[in-house]
Amino acid sequence: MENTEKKLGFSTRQIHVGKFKNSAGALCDPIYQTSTFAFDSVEQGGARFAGTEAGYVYSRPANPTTNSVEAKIASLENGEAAMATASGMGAITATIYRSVVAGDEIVADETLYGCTFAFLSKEIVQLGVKVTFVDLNEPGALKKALTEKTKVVYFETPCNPTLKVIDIKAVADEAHAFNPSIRVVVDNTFCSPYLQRPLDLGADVVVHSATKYINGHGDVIAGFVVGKKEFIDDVRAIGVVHMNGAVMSPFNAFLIARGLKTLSIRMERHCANARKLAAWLEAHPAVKKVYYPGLESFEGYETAKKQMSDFGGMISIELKADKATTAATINKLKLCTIAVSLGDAETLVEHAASMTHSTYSAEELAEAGISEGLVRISTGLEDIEDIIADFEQAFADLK
Ligand code: LCS
Repeated sequence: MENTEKKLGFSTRQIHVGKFKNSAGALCDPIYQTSTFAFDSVEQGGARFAGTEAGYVYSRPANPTTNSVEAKIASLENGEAAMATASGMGAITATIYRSVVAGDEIVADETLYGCTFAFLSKEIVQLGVKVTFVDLNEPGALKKALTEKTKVVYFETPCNPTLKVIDIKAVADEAHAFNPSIRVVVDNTFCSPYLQRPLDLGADVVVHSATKYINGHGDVIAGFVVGKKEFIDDVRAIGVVHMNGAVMSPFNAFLIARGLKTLSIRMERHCANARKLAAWLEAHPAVKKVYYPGLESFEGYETAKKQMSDFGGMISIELKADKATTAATINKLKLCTIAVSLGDAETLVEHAASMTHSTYSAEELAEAGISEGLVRISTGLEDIEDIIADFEQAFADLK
């Protein structure tokens, strides 16, 4: 499978890559629910630690069930290797810990998932790293922010929660033209590798919250880092094993392998549902603005069309109503669930300023273009008529 995998289609690879032989011939890779692995001798244990003999040692560095999903994600992202982590934040922190030391600088887009923003704006800076936040879509902003000390350019696209679309190739080209060793890191959570592959567009590293579309069933917290083998080996051996310890459990790897089998067909349905819901929302008189990369009226439409194979399942809206009325309206939803997270079978609705992005101050929210009333919708896999009917009844009293 390893040698021929590139020739197979995406849906075939999401099912077959990484599978390993097991003694019982089980169709699904078994869960190696073990913390440690037996050695035949002291000498063998020593050789495995020294890396002179291949084989498992302990499940923090590696585990067969986890390695299997790493191989899948590396293949789906067209990367050389991947490291599975306990969460998206585990993937992001391990990546940053292995990319900067005190005195280095990071340039990051200002619109990020709230905890990523908190890590970059409040935590990593305490270790002597300077982080400059810019709007990467503003002409000249990246150029102005880059310095000889810049080691990382970091962004999401589409961004959480405004769906701002950033041109991956343009940013990677500009950063690398300034200094080829700058690590361009893209959080591909909102797309999954089915819709967008940043490494093909010039990014060096992809990070994921696999909690979302990659797993897809709302029952796991997980993450991945994908990139060149040399970097992933370093993220594994030091970023995860020595620094944050955020390793994925074998059971979660099993659930992800199960979720991945349907990634492509789930994404197609998420996209189809979101396209219809976005069009309905845009036509509704109570809706002030719809943020969806697939709407021609949306600023990021042309870039999204260029770098994504479809427009995703995430939509944000602003109503022509004050904060209290917006909250009261969302509270009326019956089928859709008020919850953070995204990419699940269930349609999830949340208020960014008070939930996922409550790590931003009011000024920072304004700077990042996250309006106080922004409501984010993760369009689920239900029948679209039922999703729309739920919004219709919730919006019934709005003028
Ligand atoms: N990156 C993005 C773009 C995210 O949306 C999230 C979580 C993370 C990284 C972190 O991943 P985790 O550690 O949770 O696996 N986003 C969330 C959200 O929008 N609602 O709840 C969590």
